[in-house]
Amino acid sequence: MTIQWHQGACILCSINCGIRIGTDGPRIAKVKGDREHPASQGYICEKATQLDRYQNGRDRLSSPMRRRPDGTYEAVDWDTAIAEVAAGLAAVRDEHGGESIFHYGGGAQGNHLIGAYGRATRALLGSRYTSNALAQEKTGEFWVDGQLFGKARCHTAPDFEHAEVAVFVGKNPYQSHGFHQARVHLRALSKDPARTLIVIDPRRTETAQLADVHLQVKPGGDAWLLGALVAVLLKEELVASDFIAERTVGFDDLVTELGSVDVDDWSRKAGVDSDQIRAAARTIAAAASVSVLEDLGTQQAPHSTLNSWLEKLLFLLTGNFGVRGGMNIHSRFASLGGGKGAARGTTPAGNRIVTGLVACNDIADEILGDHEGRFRAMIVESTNPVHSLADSQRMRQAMRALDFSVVIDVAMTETAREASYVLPAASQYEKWEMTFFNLEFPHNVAHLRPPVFPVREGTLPEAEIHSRLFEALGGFEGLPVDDLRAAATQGRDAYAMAFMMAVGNNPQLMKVAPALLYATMGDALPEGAEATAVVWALAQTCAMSFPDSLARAGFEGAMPIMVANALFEKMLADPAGVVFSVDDYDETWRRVETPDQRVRLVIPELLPELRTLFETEPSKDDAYPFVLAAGERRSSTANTLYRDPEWRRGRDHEGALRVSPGDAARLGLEDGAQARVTTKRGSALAVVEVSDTLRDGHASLPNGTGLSYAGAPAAGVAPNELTASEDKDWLAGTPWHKHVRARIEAL
Ligand SMILES: Nc1nc2c(c(=O)[nH]1)N[C@H]1C(S)=C(S)[C@@H](COP(=O)(O)OP(=O)(O)OC[C@H]3O[C@@H](n4cnc5c(=O)[nH]c(N)nc54)[C@H](O)[C@@H]3O)O[C@H]1N2
Ligand SMILES: Nc1nc2c(c(=O)[nH]1)N[C@H]1C(S)=C(S)[C@@H](COP(=O)(O)OP(=O)(O)OC[C@H]3O[C@@H](n4cnc5c(=O)[nH]c(N)nc54)[C@H](O)[C@@H]3O)O[C@H]1N2
Ligand code: SF4
Ligand SMILES: [Mo]
Repeated sequence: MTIQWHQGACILCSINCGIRIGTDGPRIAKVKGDREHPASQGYICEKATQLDRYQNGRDRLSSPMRRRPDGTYEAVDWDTAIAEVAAGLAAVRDEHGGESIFHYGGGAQGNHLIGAYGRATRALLGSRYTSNALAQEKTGEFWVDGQLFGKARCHTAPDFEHAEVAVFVGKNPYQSHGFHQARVHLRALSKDPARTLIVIDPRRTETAQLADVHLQVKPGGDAWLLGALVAVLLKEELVASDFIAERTVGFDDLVTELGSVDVDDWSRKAGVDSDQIRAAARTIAAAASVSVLEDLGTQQAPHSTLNSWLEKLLFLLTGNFGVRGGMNIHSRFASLGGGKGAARGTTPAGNRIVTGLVACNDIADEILGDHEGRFRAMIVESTNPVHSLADSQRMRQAMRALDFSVVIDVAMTETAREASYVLPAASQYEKWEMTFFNLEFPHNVAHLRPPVFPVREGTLPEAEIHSRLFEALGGFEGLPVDDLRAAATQGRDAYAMAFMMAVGNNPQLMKVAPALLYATMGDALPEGAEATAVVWALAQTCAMSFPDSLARAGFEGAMPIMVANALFEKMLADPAGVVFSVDDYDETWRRVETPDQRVRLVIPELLPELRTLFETEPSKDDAYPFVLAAGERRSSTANTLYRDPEWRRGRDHEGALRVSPGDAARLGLEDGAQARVTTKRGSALAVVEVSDTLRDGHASLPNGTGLSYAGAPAAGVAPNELTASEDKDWLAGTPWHKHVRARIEAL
């Protein structure tokens, strides 16, 4: 075996650790951490070692597929597929308008160039409604950021490397990461007696087991717990008074709303000892620095948007904003939201759109409703909504109700099997790729990765797929293609000037810029790197948005174009990743976008919900006595990037249902036994794992299981066969995947 080593990134979670990829012919034979990656510095977790299951998965596609009337698929050649997909989309546009073409996806955990290239195709078609998985997790938090800091893009980064106190709310970073070198920093926090690790989670997770303080909240009880923590800060006057006076508005109103909270009563409702809550609040208040990270445990549970607000009050009231070890607003290489062309306001069915993204739980209604402007066609890119959105049955029904649909994926997925056409993409190791998960502070990293393998026969990189669709739709007519191609032969500076001139003459060109860049920039790029054209353009925007940050990172020049070209050059040349922006802590304040640059402590729209907490308790349902967390991150889960169930070890192999010893005894369940889980929406069989990490009444199933593989029956439970789309946050529309009412019975 002769191993050849390449540099790249792991594509299994948003952290995208730098890796060394050892190839043996067409196989990924070895994976090691890459010490040269500026953020991961050689760190990887156990999941990355199996990347060959992605690269050479048996469900990988090698030809475009067309659905036959009987629901089976036939392979068609690319010319036929492109012509028919373009015609199918154009027909829907001509009959119902481009706005009836809905777009979902745009990149998974490791690949975001598809979303950038897809923008031109969508703009050409007049498609404006879009969404992706962020609208089933982060949109509530983004909305809260917008209320507190002025704009939803004022997203904060934690600094667990330096924080004296680290707080995790519904987040298990030991398994799910969410920041670089998670296990290293968790262990350091855990070991150091001068630092405190606080975990708010109903399960004694791997992270909670390292914690100094585990607030083992009742599932769905976070609003009362976080409210009680805030109330202790207010009542005991543990707040940073100078910070509040100088940097914020609304403090007195906040005291009016939360000053009267009965901490004992709210602790009881949250299921946590009130002394423990008081002590935790005092620890947070006394610390030199505090970082807080919330994730799916609250974002996919009742009161999720409200919880995001209360969670942020913990670091704001204690002045842990714009400081080392605290929370800071980071720069970004590109935006993760819906983008400039995305619809704002409400959907055709009247649902709220947050950060340009249609709420995931509303999608089936937007298709199946009988309202004016309902979605008639769908473009799905690098995502598997039939599996990953709430209520899979309804999503399948919605996909079938469409006039036309196309899925672009590397594998024949659950969603692909409902589509009119499936277009096979080259894998993330067969093309230039990068992600826009550039969410770090004070050093922010961009990692442009060159291909490791040639493009698999029969597949195409998305830049090429979209370019062909764009051409088939007549998009290049009237565009200054020849002029720009000529400019590209003169180098990148000349190309940049020519491009700016062209856009100056016709601002409409910006909407289709990705297609135009890809078609014309070739001579200004290294051989075979045409798909990086859009990265070059994004570097331009980045240089204009964050000139000081880029200068501190060493990218300087008389004009933004030169700064961007220098950055892009470095990205092309360095397959280990590049620090593109370096910040000082004051930068956070310059990024606050309220008119007076003060933080708003109160969110008026959430006050009615906040006030209900005084009279209510976490809900109960005697018909469904369990709260099921449907979709827990475990050592052997990685969304649906590995479809082959063989990679899962031990009980995880079957995607076990975890229940507490007390519940197991009551139900007569033994470890390894079969149980039936029933919700109002569906029912499934699962293997039981008795685990003393759970509270009584709480059960959990992993995410990413229940996929069919290479024709074999699905292994494990597909969590969204059990969830219902109406169970969602009233404001952001985000799902309650972690809070599914269930019945469990021995079989
Ligand atoms: N191993 C692995 N890592 C991953 C992924 C993966 O598939 N596998 N996926 C990636 C993705 S896309 C994401 S979004 C992240 C998600 O990362 P996390 O949010 O950390 O993942 P989860 O395990 O879904 O949920 C976190 C915790 O919420 C807790 N929880 C459940 N109910 C409640 C509740 O009512 N209150 C509170 N406070 N906590 C509750 C659960 O016990 C769990 O420990 O992980 C990323 N990393
Ligand atoms: N019940 C429940 N549901 C959940 C969750 C939960 O906790 N519980 N978690 C939610 C969360 S946080 C998330 S992020 C979503 C994730 O769910 P999805 O948004 O569906 O994302 P993935 O599972 O990562 O699927 C990525 C898809 O991209 C394809 N792919 C991989 N590489 C490429 C490529 O280079 N090009 C193309 N075109 N395709 C490629 C893969 O084959 C796969 O089909 O699931 C959500 N759903
Ligand atoms: S799955 Fe593990 S190795 Fe891969 S990016 Fe995430 S933390 Fe890194
Ligand atoms: Mo996610």
